[in-house]
Amino acid sequence: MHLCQPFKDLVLAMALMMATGVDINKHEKNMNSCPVIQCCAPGTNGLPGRDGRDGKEGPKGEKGDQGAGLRGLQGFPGKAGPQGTKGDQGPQGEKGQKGETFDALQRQVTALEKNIQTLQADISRHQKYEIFFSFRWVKSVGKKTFMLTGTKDSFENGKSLCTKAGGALACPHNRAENIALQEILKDSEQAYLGMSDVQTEGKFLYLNGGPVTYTNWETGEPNNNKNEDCVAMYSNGKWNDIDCSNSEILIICEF
Ligand code: FUC
Ligand code: CA
Repeated sequence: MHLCQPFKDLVLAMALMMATGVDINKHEKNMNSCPVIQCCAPGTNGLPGRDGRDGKEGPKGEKGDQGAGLRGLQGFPGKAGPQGTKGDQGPQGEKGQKGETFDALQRQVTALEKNIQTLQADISRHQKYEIFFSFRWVKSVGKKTFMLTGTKDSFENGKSLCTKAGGALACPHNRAENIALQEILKDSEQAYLGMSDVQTEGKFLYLNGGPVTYTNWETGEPNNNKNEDCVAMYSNGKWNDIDCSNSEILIICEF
């Protein structure tokens, strides 16, 4: 059977309504009163179709207000950034005070250099004469050194000799020095000491004018026999006052 398209649609719609339980009696009445040929004319609107598919996603909404959540903990510091470029040269500084500190230091250095020179000279001098310290005629005690000249002479000549040599006539100022000087003397030898009472009898003074503070007189001395104003040491270390013109007395110097 050949049916026109509107009719086919109608049959299909009725089938659908029957399947979905829609009452079609009303429509049947209309159908009964509708000649077949007329049904090819535009029909009445059908029932609404099913819901369409979801539309496209809408445009992005505007940014909302900041939320009121609690602030999170601060993160760890980031890595150090790269080194910056060198800055411009700064302005010239104020002129400093005229090298006072430097001058003071230089003076100190100069003084120290002088001290070192003196010390080096002392050391060389001692090294130079070191061999003599092993000899009998040289004795060191404390800072003093006694040295036998090998000559016998008067008190005045002995003084001159020692002074010329850069020293003085031997003169022990304590027991240790007295022993050291005695060690130079052999038996029966005598040595002049650097003192006298030529100014005031009985009052012995050192050559620098100071009063004698240490003595080691032999028993019965000084007896000032025939005006003895000078002093000599016996080989036993004891002292005796003698005539200053006696030229048979050893000359020992001290340095
Ligand atoms: C006389 C003095 C000496 C010493 C002696 C014991 O010979 O001339 O100096 O005192 O005595
Ligand atoms: Ca005497």
